[in-house]
Amino acid sequence: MRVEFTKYQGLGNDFILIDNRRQAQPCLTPQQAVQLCDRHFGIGGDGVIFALPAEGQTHYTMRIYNSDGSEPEMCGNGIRCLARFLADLEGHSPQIPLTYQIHTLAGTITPSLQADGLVQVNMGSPYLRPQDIPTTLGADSETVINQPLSVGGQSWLVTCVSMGNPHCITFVEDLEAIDWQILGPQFEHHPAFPQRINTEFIQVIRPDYLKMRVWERGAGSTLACGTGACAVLVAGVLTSKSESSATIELPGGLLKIHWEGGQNPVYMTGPAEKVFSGTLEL
Ligand code: ZDP
Repeated sequence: MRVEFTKYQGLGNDFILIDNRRQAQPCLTPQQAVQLCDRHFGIGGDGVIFALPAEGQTHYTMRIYNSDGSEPEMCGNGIRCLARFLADLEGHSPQIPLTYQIHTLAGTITPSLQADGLVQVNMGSPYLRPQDIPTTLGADSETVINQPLSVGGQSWLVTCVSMGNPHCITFVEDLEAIDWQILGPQFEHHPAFPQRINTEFIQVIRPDYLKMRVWERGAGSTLACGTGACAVLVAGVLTSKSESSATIELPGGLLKIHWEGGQNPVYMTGPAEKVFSGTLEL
């Protein structure tokens, strides 16, 4: 079987994009995705993303496999890359603004290609109830804000937010002092998170500028995480550490996030760029 692919990246969070518009099911298995994501034995990527036919009132469907073969509900950097991929496939000029409605396992998400080359995404509203994260923390409450959680022999105050996929956010004084590569997997597999968790450590530089390190569920240490940056801004607003608009600094660059609170959607703006394309013989 021959499969065409194109690599895209958003802030160094990199994905293998597959044109799967003629078939309802992904043309690769999760095991094949694991092999292709391998940076030594494969193409290299944090995940494989499939552009699938529309469902309901949308233009297309997105599905994604993490580099460990698990399937997340949503992917923020990935959906910016998908929008750019679809515009390239359809032959649109990059200067003309263009909006797609994309069906995902986290509902309809709306990325817009802007004339300045960045992609703004209406990410939908965050879920805050413990059962929607899901987490066993905050059992009888409506939210999980600054709740104690014991990881690696220390107690952390964590805030949990779902952007369709689950995130656990911890604000720290000094990111350099945090062994997040060691702690990340311990958060990811903590029994408080039955679907595992994406973990973000945050240092507030200013209320409108937050510095983030992420350990992703199923992908480990990545240079950026779009849903994570959105969850961080929401956690920052809920804990009064952040303004409603902030720049999030990730190892791979900057994302701008905006949220007016409550049921309002979260908006994320950032880059998405093509790297190269090729053909697989499987
Ligand atoms: O939830 C998960 O299992 C994540 N690993 C999915 C990928 C999230 C991503 N980094 C993002 O940008 O939102 C792609």
